[in-house]
Amino acid sequence: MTRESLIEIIKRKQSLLCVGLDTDLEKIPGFLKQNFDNPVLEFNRRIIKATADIAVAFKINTAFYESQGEEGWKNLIETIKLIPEDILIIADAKRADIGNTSKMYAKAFFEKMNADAVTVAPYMGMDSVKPFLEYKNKWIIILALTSNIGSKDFQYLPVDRAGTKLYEKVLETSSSWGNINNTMFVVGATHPEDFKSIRQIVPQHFLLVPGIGAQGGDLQQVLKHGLISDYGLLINSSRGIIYASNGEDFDSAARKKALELIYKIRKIIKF
Ligand code: NUP
Repeated sequence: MTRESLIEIIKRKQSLLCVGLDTDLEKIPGFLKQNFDNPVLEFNRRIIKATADIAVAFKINTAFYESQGEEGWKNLIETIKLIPEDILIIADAKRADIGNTSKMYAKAFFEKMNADAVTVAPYMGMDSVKPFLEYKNKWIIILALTSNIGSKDFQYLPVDRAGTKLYEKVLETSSSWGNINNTMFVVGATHPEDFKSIRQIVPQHFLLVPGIGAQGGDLQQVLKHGLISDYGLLINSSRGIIYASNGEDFDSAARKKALELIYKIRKIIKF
């Protein structure tokens, strides 16, 4: 998907919403497990159907599927096939390795799985990320400032005498590996105070923002400091949407939660 298409979809749907399909067999409604051979795929099918017209992206965290072995991997591929054309498909896999290995990861996620975007870790440097950038109209989403508590362990450490933080250095350096048409950054909504300085370093890149909902991130501040004229934000919510209800109404409850988030966004942004 191109940046132009992404912006057009955001405008048309009046939404920045990325729905996280972190589907956990333990958490999905019991009636699905009793009535369907493949409850995970049925769960995803209904969540996708209930939210596809208002979601700009679906983010599939691969861990939830890899943990289920062969069947999980198949479900991941089948889930991607269920997602309509006009939605960005993000494989949240957090990969990157030495160049020839990254080439294989890129092939797995972009060719075999047909994801539009894959999350990558920047730690191994340019050659570990470049192979993902060989694909036209595909995206990498580089972990810059993550939403978890452990983000403070390394990401805020100063890397020079001027006090540049590690995550700022990651943004500065890795933004030159690709461009605004193929690179986004993960920035957690739990660090709303950092969005201002982030926008000084990457004024035009899209940011994928997890941490709203279950992790307690600050949506208002994120929008206030992160928004740009091309929008530049994808707001992810996983558990807060997909586990809104444990009953037969789980899909309509998910839609309701998704709309609540969108209405909050629309209060602040004019599309
Ligand atoms: O910094 C990050 N924080 C984060 O939560 C980077 C991520 N990729 N994620 C992912 O976003 C996380 O692995 C999960 O898939 C999703 C957040 O889920 P939830 O807290 O909305 O349920």
